[in-house]
Amino acid sequence: MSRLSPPTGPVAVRPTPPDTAPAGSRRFAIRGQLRRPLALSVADLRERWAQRHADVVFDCATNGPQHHTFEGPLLREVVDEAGPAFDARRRKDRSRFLLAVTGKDGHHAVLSWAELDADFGNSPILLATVMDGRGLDEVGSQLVVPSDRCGARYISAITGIWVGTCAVPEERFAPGAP
Ligand SMILES: Nc1nc2c(c(=O)[nH]1)N[C@H]1C(S)=C(S)[C@@H](COP(=O)(O)O)O[C@H]1N2
Ligand SMILES: [Mo]
Repeated sequence: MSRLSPPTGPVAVRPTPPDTAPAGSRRFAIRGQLRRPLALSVADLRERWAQRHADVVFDCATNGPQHHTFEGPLLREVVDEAGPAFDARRRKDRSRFLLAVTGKDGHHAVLSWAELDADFGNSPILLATVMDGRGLDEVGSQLVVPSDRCGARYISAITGIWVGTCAVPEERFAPGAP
């Protein structure tokens, strides 16, 4: 006799389908506090937005300096299309937003919206479609952060981007407190 009790009530037991999509058409999600979340392939990034070029050198703690060229759209223009849930006319509202970018191996890093925003850092951060002349359709898009000195945020094989604000623990304002 099984020691597991039988399921009570209706249980939808559906095996998770294996990821059968051909590697080149695999999509990553742009999700979070957005009006129009997106699911995009590298081909979508290439076809739907203007492509920029970046010639970069970044330093890696383990491998030393690396030089690469990239093509791809501005992260700002792609995320703009997803409609971040801020009041676009208010800089202070925009300045509360973060982006968390995750790679296939789980490596992830955060950016602030203000880094990309033309009224703040105006950094030309890209979602690469091409690296060193080779399409990234099979591997997945790579984050390109030309303003970074080191490579840690050049996240490869992107599987998701989350956009939103984080809840900051409330400050208790106590006059006279140290
Ligand atoms: N998905 C993913 N992207 C990543 C990393 C990683 O561990 N996972 N390492 C970063 C680091 S530390 C560097 S220096 C650059 C270049 O790393 P590579 O030489 O392993 O390509 O990729 C970055 N992108
Ligand atoms: Mo690195």
